[in-house]
Amino acid sequence: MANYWKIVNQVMEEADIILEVIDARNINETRNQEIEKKIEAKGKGLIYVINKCDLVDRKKLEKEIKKLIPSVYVSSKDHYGFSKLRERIQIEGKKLGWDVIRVGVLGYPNVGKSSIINALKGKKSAKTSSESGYTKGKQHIVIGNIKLIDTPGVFARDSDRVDKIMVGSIDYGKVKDPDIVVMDIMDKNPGVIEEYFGVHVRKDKETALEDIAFKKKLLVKGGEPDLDRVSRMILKMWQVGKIKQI
Ligand SMILES: Nc1nc2c(ncn2[C@@H]2O[C@H](COP(=O)(O)OP(=O)(O)OP(=O)(O)O)[C@@H](O)[C@H]2O)c(=O)[nH]1
Ligand SMILES: [Mg+2]
Repeated sequence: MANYWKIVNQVMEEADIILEVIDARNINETRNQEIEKKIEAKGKGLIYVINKCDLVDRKKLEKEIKKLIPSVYVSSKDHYGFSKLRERIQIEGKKLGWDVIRVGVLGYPNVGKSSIINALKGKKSAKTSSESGYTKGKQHIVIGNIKLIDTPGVFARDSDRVDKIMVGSIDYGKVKDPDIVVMDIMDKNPGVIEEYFGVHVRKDKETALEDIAFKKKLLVKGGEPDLDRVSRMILKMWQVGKIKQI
């Protein structure tokens, strides 16, 4: 995990403009506002790149991203939106007063950072060797006056996702894999959830979740525990403060 942040920080340091890659299907969950603030504080440019727009309704998406300024939506799969993105990079670069613009790519896992770097590279790019000041092995791709940092920075996923969920900035109804999140909360807060529901504290958190599901009669057809429902119920109670952290 620590290594993740090292690369994120490096990319942030070395770039003039950061492309924050966001998944069009999950905008709030895949943006990192803490990093956005850092980028702003450092006086760097930020472009929200909403990727995988082929998977959502365009009209809805346009509404959803109105407040993300500047943003460009793209599909790396369909090579859609990249001339707009290049244009936007030039505009933001000029604002910052740079002729040669160093561009870095950041984002959560699997949002499409590598695909975006590849699409931006296109056929016009040329690889350069590392420059002084750059980590050994880190390369630049030169596309006209754009120097694209070839290594994307990946935000660590789980811990800060779980933190966001714990404080309620991600709604329990929208959480993906809520059982994994609840098990993580159980690990971080030993015994708290189990005690609240009056079940045994177990090493195997999945079994503890099953115990709670049985107790609350949250079962699927066939009588198996409904882990999704029980997890969302727990997250809801956690978020509204019914279950209290000690
Ligand atoms: N439908 C669709 N799929 C995409 C798009 N861009 C990327 N993908 C898919 O999303 C997955 C992740 O893409 P990557 O480019 O590897 O994502 P990444 O952010 O570099 O992922 P990590 O390196 O694992 O952090 C792959 O299966 C891609 O094929 C897109 O615009 N549309
Ligand atoms: Mg990648």
